[in-house]
Amino acid sequence: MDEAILKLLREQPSAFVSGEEISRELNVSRTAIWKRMKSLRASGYEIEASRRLGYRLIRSPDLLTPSEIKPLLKTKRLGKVIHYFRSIGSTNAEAYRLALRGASEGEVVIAESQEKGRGRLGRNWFSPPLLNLYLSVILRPPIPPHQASLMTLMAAVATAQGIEEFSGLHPVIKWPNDILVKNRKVAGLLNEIHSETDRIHFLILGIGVNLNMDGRMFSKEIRDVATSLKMEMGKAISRKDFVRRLLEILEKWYEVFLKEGGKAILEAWKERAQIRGKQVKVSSFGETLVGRAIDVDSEGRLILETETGEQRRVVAGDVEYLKKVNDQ
Ligand code: BTX
Repeated sequence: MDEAILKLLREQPSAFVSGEEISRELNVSRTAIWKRMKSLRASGYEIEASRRLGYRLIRSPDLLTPSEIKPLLKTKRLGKVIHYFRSIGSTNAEAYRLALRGASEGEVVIAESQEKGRGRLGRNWFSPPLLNLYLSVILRPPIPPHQASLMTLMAAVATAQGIEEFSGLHPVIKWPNDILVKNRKVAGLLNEIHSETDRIHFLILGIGVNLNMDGRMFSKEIRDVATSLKMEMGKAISRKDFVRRLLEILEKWYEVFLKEGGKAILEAWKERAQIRGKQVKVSSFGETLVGRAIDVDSEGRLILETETGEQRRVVAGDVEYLKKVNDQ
């Protein structure tokens, strides 16, 4: 009902809408409306009330509710349905659950905070309330599971592009899925798939972006390796504008992928990752490899030339950049 009330108020931005009209349109009592107004105000909406004239929306808070995001969202498939939570365990877990129950491609889950935000390999993603973006998108691409990594690269390219457009900063992608600004992690991606041998049933793109968080909020362990857009730009940004733009960019890349395959995504990824030639240490499934990154193959695997001259393809893992003796 809150969404419907806000929609009515927004239709006449500077005018009052009478309680009677709202009650008629939504088929609920005046008392019910009064209660909803009270609750909207508690959520940060500034709503002027006049006994004679009705209600008028003065200002909306920077919440990521469907009613804040959808009116100006220019996508065809992503975010047409938004599942919104003030707090949740993990948006990825919720999106996975919804997808198992038949949620459609493009449905998204957004939360203002996560109690058990997931990183890769059982790690945690720090997800304090009302400051950042915690988003999971359900996709059902007609691809076999071995191409799923391309979707991770796609999400990384879209997120980096979104950050760049918004901030003017130049984010770098670190294989496979970290987004760094000045060598500090500003966003992380966690993609999870549900598949059979030959095809994907669905894929969850989990995207976490540190938007308006201050440095002192990070725990000691990550303070030196993490950052946010606000910390880098020196000012807070509109989270709803960011999420809208990110969904639009993501949709654009997904359409490119569906029409033309992964080539353009790979090219854009390589341009932003600049991994070629770097000395790296890769931890993957309990094994540690040291060598020179040569490239990323058409399925998103890292091609590495080890110290013994052997070429290895790594599907997943953590990368650490090593400085060569002659590096500056
Ligand atoms: P990752 O395993 O590459 O990164 C996790 C590591 O990053 C942690 O061990 C910690 O060192 C550091 N870290 C934790 N929180 C933050 C933070 N807020 N900013 C910077 N560094 C941090 C990255 O995994 C994947 C993260 C995906 C998060 C999204 S949020 C929406 C969706 N739902 C969900 O549960 N996860 C994804």
